[in-house]
Amino acid sequence: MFTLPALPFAEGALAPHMSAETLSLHHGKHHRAYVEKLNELIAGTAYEPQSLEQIILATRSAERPGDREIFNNAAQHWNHAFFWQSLAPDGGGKTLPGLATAIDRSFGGLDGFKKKFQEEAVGHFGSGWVWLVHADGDLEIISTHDANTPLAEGKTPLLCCDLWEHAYYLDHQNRRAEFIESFLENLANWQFAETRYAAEATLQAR
Ligand code: MN3
Repeated sequence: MFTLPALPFAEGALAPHMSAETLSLHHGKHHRAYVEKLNELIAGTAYEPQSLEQIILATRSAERPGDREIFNNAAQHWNHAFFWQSLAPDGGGKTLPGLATAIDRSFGGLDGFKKKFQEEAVGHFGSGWVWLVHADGDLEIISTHDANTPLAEGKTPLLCCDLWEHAYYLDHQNRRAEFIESFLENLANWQFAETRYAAEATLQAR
């Protein structure tokens, strides 16, 4: 039985960059619906006792009837929980020292990172997600369609932004580029990304 995680900040804490109204709808309605639907779909199945990550990996290739719908709801639950952690009041701006070297190496600096993140997000057709991931020792920017998640591709997400219109329509209408710029300048939780990166580096060094 999965439960909707509480937001790691107050609903109004990201305003004016992301309004309380957006968060109330996005977290309280959209994310909640994925969690409730997932619980309904796995009730009485072999997936019921499994962890969210196990369910995502087991259903990603959608071999069995019903797996696609379970994957979509499980992955959207995971992606949204990750997205809330990717946001912070007074976020954005400069990255932190622990990640700066890797950002420089992979993107030629923070400005290069922001440009590529913006291009990937704006160029992504339709609904989905844009991610900063760690894969094979390098940082990469990728986008995934609909509910798809880098977790299912064996990549370690460090930061993400939701590209579904429900994430930005109330605050930015159809202006996705403006939303992404606001995410990068005011909301991106670099502390979270750096902690994820450091944990991954420790695992690989073992
Ligand atoms: Mn969403």
